[in-house]
Amino acid sequence: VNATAVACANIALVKYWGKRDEALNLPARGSLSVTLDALETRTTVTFDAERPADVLVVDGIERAGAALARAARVLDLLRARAGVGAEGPRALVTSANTFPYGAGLASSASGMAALVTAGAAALGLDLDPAERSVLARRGSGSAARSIHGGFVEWRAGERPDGADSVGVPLHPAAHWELRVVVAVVAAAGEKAVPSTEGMRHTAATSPYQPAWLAAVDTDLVAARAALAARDLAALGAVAERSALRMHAAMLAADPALLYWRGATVEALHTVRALRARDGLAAWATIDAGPHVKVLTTPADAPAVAARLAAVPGVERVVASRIGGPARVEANAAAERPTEVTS
Ligand code: 2P0
Repeated sequence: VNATAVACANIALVKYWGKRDEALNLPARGSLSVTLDALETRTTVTFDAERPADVLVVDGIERAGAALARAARVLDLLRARAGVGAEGPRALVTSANTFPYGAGLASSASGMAALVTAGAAALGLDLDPAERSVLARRGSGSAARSIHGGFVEWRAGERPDGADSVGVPLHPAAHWELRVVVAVVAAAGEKAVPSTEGMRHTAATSPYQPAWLAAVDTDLVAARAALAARDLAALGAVAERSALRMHAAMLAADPALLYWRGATVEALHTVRALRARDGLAAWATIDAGPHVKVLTTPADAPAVAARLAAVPGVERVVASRIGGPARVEANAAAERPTEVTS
C-alpha cells in the first residue's frame, strides 16, 4: 500500500499572513498564487501495519520535531477519513525536493500537497481536489493552493470548521504564459523564523497588522481582474505592493521580524531599474525568507535572470514556468521507498 505524488510549490501574489484559527489553519483573509513548475516535491507514502510510528524522510534526512508533527497530523486526518482510525497503519513518508527545503521557498506548500495526494492514493481514498486542499491546509496553510495548477485563490471561507477555506483554481497554467525568476539569496546560515510563529508574532505585536489585513480584499479584487484581462502591469503592481505591505507589518512587530538580507534590497532595486530604465516586465515578491521572486514574461525572463544573477549575494537564479496540479504518479506501486536510518 504505497503511492507516489508530485506537487509544485506556489508563490502568492496576494499574500497570506495572519490566521483567524491557528488549530485549523484558517486564514484571516484570502490569498492568490501562481503554481511554480520548477519547484517540485515528489513524495512516496507507504502504510505498514507493522510500523510502530510515522516516519518522515526529506531529502534523505529523517526529520523529527515540528516537521514530523505536521506530517503526522495530516496522516491522522487521512487515516480518519479512510475509517482506519487511530489504530490504523503508520506510514513511511519519503520526500524529495528539487529546491532547498525549509528556506522560504514554499517547500511546506508543495510538501503537504504531495503528502495528502500520495497518502490518499495509498489508502485507496478517492478525494476530489477540494477535499485534498482542505486536508493539505491543515498541514500548512499555503498548501491549500498547491493542490491546483495555474493561478489559484485560497478562499478565506466563513465556516468555523474550515470546510469552505479551500484552494480554488482560477485559471489553468495555459491561460497565461508567464515566468517567475527566483533569485536565491545566501542567508548566512541563519535560521529563519518559521511562518506559523512569524504570523503569530506579527498579529500579537505589530500595530500595522490591522492595516495590512484591511488592504488584502482590495488586492484580491484587483488581482482577479488583472489575471482575467492578462494585464501584467496591473498584476505585478498588486503583487509587489502586497509583498511589501506584508513585510511592513512584519517590520513593525516587536521585536521586528526581518527576513531580508542586503541582497534582498539590492534585488528589489534591480527589479525597479529593470522596469523604469530598461522597460522590461519585472515585478518582485518576497516571502518569509530573503529570496526575491520576480514575475515576468517569457521574452524578458532571460534578461531579468541575468541581471538578478549579477546582484552580489544572489547565489543562483531559477526561472520557472507556471506549474500544474498535484498528481499521483502512475507507476508508483513499482517504486520501493528507501529505508533511512537516522
Ligand atoms: C504566502 N507565506 O501567502 C505567505 C507569504 C509566507 C509569506 O504562506 O503556518 O508555511 O503552515 O499556515 O503556509 C507561508 O506560510 O504557514 C506562507 P502555516 P505557511 O505564501
